[in-house]
Amino acid sequence: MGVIRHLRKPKILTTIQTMSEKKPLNIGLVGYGFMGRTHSNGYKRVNDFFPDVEYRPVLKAICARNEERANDFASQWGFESVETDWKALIARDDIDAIDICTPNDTHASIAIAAAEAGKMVLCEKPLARTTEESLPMVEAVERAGVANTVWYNYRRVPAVTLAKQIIESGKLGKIFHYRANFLQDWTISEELPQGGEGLWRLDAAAAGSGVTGDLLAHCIDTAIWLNGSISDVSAVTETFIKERVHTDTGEKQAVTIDDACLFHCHFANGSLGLFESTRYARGHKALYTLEINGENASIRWDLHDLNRLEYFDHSDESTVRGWRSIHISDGDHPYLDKWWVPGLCIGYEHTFVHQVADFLSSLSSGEPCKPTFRDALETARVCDAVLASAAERSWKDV
Ligand code: SOE
Repeated sequence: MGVIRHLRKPKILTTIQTMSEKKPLNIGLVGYGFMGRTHSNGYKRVNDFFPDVEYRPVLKAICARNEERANDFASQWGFESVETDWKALIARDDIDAIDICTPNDTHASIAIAAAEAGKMVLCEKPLARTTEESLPMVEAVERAGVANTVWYNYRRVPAVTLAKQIIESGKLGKIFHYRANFLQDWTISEELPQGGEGLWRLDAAAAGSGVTGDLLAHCIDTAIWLNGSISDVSAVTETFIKERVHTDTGEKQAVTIDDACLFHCHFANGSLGLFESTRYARGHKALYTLEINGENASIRWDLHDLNRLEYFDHSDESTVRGWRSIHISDGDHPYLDKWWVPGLCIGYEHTFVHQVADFLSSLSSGEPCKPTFRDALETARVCDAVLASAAERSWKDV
């Protein structure tokens, strides 16, 4: 494959739609933070690298309360217009899809209003703060029959997608164990306030929960996708710093998010799961790791080395049997025929380009772009069960 890719002739232009032939999909993005940038980059890059998709995202409007900063964002990223009220954005006839990149407490109202207005809805993870808040969102998009997806982007790291394909091929056999970590260290300082830009993640009113909804939700989404449903959980949470100044009030207020969360669980397929997440693991910035052990083979993956998949196959000849470290960069690997040539890497931002490509393809095929709101509801249920288990110090069914 590698040689073929190096030698491949350029495709004849007539087989690819020109940009003007593609169907425009007018995007209204709400929120210009870190996630607003990752999504915008996805929309901008997708047609360059996925020429087969029939749609062409148009950065029609950016919406945020701070008009000056929204204008700056629009100029930098190439949005055609600015709105300061998401209701006005949703009311516009020239917007096809609303993309929600705001703090978690705003997801439900924006998504429900967008669906009711007949707009497609793309929502940053987690779907909302709780299952209770998430369910009406699922009902709204399903009632309206609008395309929807949640940006659990790590599914679309090529190595993780390959893990899914290997598991589905049956190579692992019966699964015994699934374990995942998501470790960070950015909230260790007591001086860090809660609330406000970026720091809303420390404020339970805005975020819903701490590491459970912010980080473990990623691990849970991937776990359900790779290994099926989680049946019950037993969890421990800790809040290491009990009070922080709130950005809005300037006063010290109780911290009510979970700073760290550990849980173990049963999967419906009979395997055991072990999960850990914290923002207090000094030295770890975004160490998302996962491992799955089956009777015949095992797989492990690490976000800090995202283009590698480690694979152990017990059926290998015993003298050379061992963990293989597979560099996921070949055109045979998921998504990678769209990028460079074998041996050259892609990164974090590409996962968002992949999600846009899959979303646009889903509009052509009519197949949902996973995870849908309903898929993300299952993750919300597990998060709620985890938090309830920790609060009540008991096992909880999902
Ligand atoms: C938190 O630091 C955070 O940015 C999450 O909000 C993202 O979902 C995760 O992918 C990286 O870490």
